[in-house]
Amino acid sequence: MGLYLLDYGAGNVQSLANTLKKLGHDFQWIASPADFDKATSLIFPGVGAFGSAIDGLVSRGLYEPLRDYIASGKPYFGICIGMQVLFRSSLESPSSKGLGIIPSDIGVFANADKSVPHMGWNSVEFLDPDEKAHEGLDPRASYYFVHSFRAAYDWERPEVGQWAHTTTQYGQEVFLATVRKGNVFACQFHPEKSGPAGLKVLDAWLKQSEAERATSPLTPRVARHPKPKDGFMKRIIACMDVRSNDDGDLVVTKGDQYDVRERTANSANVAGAVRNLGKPVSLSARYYTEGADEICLMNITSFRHSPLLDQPMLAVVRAAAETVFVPLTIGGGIKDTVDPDGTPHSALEVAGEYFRAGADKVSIATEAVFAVERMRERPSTDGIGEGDGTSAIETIAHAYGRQAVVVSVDPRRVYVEPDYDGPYKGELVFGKPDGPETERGKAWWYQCTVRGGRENRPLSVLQLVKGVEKLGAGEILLNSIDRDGTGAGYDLNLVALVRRNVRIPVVASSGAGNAEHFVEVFRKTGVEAALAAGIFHRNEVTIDEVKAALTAVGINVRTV
Ligand code: 1PR
Repeated sequence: MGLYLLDYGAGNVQSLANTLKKLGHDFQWIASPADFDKATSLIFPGVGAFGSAIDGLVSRGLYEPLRDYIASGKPYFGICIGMQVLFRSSLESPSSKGLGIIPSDIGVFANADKSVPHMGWNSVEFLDPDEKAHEGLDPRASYYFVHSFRAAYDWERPEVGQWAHTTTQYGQEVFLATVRKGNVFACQFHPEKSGPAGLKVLDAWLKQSEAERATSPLTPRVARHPKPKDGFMKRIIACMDVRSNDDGDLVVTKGDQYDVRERTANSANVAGAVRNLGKPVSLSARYYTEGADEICLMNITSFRHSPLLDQPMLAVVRAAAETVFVPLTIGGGIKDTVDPDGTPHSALEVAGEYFRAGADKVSIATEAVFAVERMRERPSTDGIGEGDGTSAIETIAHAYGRQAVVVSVDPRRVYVEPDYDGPYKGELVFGKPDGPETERGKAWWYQCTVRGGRENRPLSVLQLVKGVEKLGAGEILLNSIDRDGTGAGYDLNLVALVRRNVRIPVVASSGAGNAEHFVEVFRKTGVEAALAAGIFHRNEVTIDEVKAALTAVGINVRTV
């Protein structure tokens, strides 16, 4: 008897498990159809894709038992896909049949006026003025959403409207953020990743479900037309580059243009010690408390061996995930690998290991460059190339949803004479002379690199980002080798160039030196998120100061 969690086998459910542990609630996993009879309340933390969720339920013999459970009147809390499966169908997987409890269908966001997925923090609008019906939600708080498909708010259809509990606006679209009727409550956002505000929603539901929910189902209400408002926020991300120091301890380090060793006083050629800026788990916890909207951990030497063999790094991810209740991205070494004993592992397996350890997204750098080089060899009408379904991006996006796949880009400027007539002519930037003195008066293009900038590749940044978008990446994390660790500000030319050329969200990275740089990058490029490392690690600027500077000029950010 008690609380059960439903895992259909393809999503990342560790985050929710960590959250329940933190809130002090015991739970068990649904292992067989018989467990539905034992459950007195059920949470379905659907992460991934509609089709794989339905297929997973069917193949485990859980589809009908889940419908019966909901029909029995016992409490059900659906999260993201766990909300969408309540509908009849989804455009994401038209051949998959939803549970059909809500008589409507899931559509897709238009991306003409905004980036898709809708990835980030947004507010909710209540349809019922009665505070008791708020389910722990707060109209002043924001919640973390990550989805490309949504239930449009169809207020003219009462059979759908009676399910509507709160709505959210993204661009010009108003969609259902939460639904509620009788024993069913479900949200499109991820409460387990929505910081203290999200934890409050889960806790309120769990306490209610134990005490009163089973005996007194809530009554349906008639929904009204919402007042549309767009509460979408810019994200501030703290990033930690993690590697072993010379004593074998995993530390957060920080490169200066990707060189993470101290420069020695006597000779520029003798490598000093790996810079040590702290421990990854305690720094993650600090950034969560200080209001980071997202946290990244980059395993920066993972290209040397398989991350599957890197148990200390996986232990770091597990421990960080237990203290961080905002999205956690893990990068480094996501590619097909072969163990020293000859055992092969696919990139999907490596990513799966990170997800099971508690990552919400994985970030792919080197392998993404090689995948685009391969796709460009296959002819296509758009000139971008064609995937063959085998790349890390394609396989991971298929299993976990594109929102779980970030591509981290490590471009470097290549300066050329302004009359350059080579293959990257169409991408030349004639920007403000903000590079080295020796390159004044020149134009430049951005070249892709692999293995943390150690090797240049014959691929431009635009070829890369358009390629990975087509392969199914959900977000671009855009570094700049020229700006990394310099504190000179983001490379606005680079960020604006990429932002203009893809429709998925873009995170600006490298070069932040003060709060004003964040204001500048959001104002001048329209990018969705900005990341920094050095200034946060060295306590030169706090996340609070960055957010205060953004709020002061009217840029919407989450406050904790
Ligand atoms: O190639 O898929 O194994 O992924 C490796 C990942 O590790 C890539 O995302 C790559 O960017 C990163 N990486 C590899 N080597 C280094 C290094 O520092 N030697 N980190 C490295 C460099 C830059 C950012 C940094 C920003 C902001 N990445 O991580 O956080 O530049 O810094 P700032 O605010 O201090 O300027 P794969």
